[in-house]
Amino acid sequence: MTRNGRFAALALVASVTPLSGGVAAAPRLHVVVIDKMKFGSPPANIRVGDAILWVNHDMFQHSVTARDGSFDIDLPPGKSGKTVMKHAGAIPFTCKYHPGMKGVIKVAK
Ligand SMILES: [Cu+2]
Repeated sequence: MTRNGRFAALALVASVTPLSGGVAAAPRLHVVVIDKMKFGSPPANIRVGDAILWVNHDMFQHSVTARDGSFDIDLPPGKSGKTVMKHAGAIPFTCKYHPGMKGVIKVAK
């Protein structure tokens, strides 16, 4: 095996081990865009500990407010903000300035 081949094999093992070994995966960052008074669809693969970056593309102030109180951030026009998903389950959320804006994030353990 060449020197480069050995390094490639080691890299492959390192990237596969967390999946097969039951070690918790590192938290990930998901992005949800708010545009034209609507929340984009949250991704389907969110887990506890993951963060969501909410990006407000509108020229209005919005908020991302969990109905269970687990997060509540304000997003001025053109700004973004991050929330961390702290527990599993289906978490309904809304914008407190525009009650017609709503969605549900499904968080897996
Ligand atoms: Cu709003």
